[in-house]
Amino acid sequence: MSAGAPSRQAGGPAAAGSAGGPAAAGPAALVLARTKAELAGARAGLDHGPVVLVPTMGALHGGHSTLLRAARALAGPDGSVVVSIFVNPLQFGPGEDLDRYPRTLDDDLAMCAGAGVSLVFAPSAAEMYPNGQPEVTVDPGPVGQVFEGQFRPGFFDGVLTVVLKLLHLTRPAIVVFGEKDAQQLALVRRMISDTDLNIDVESVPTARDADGLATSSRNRYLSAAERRVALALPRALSTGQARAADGAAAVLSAAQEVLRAEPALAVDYVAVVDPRTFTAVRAGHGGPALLVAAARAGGTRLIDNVPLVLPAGPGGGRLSDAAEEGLARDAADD
Ligand code: PAJ
Repeated sequence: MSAGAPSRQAGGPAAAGSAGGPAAAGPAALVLARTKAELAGARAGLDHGPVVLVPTMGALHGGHSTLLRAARALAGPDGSVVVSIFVNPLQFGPGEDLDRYPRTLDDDLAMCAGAGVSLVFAPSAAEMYPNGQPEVTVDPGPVGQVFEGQFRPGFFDGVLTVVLKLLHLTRPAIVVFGEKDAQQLALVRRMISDTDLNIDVESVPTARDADGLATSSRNRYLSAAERRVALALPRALSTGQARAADGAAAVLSAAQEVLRAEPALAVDYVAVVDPRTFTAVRAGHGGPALLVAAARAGGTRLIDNVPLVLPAGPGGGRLSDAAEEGLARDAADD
């Protein structure tokens, strides 16, 4: 496709309903931009209302569709939803699944068209990183070093660097992220605040399949047996969440007990954390917290979390010494 000539998606089963021609009533056709020049051209036509960006790596599923719905509502009648689809090599470590990460662009475009998305930006790696590996990247700071950052060194540098580029390229008023990736959400909020980007961040609760597993592009790697093993993760989180009124220590030990009962699930970490700083909650911490966990079923790594409201006052957020030690041990074990 030549630069500056974005294509209009009129085909595909889900696209057909919403992608009318110029004379048709209803939403305009979805535009696919493969280059920054095409994106700039299409973005220039969206200044009639707020632009809402949903950054993704594609292989869109039910979790993404809740983000698209929220974005459509946030954009309002005059605004537009822009979706980026880019499997960002910068956030994959050596030995991770960059090469086999699912790529399903046609299905993704159909979902976007059906959800009233105006513009999809799906660049190549060479288009996004024309100089190869960028030399200047975003340092995520201390929140980027713990939990996911500890298990995936460099991951959040890669995430924040690409998100910053996407924000510059699409210039949204609002950007939408999922609460499933809670640490990513906290870091994006912090980056936008620390760098005065003046973009609203809206978050959407985690979407789950009927069996409780949070929907994820990586779930398709799971065999039926691995999926049964993986279900201990959401089970542990909901069991822990049910103990929130008893404080953080009770939440954590209830979750750990469920995880111990499924030895085939390799737990990277489980912890009760402050949702902004991702430090383990301490004595006196009342109010919002997160029970976060990551684990591997077969070769597939899953992350998940649930929100908590801890009671204020003594005992609310206090972890027992044993639980603190358990947390440190879990983090050091891998
Ligand atoms: P990806 O994993 O494709 O996720 C895109 C967005 O969908 C993220 O905001 C993520 O939190 C959200 N999401 C995924 N599964 C969800 C679920 N079950 N419920 C609710 N939201 C869900 O996250 C990334 O891509 C990348 O790191 C990205 C931000 C695009 C940067 O490359």
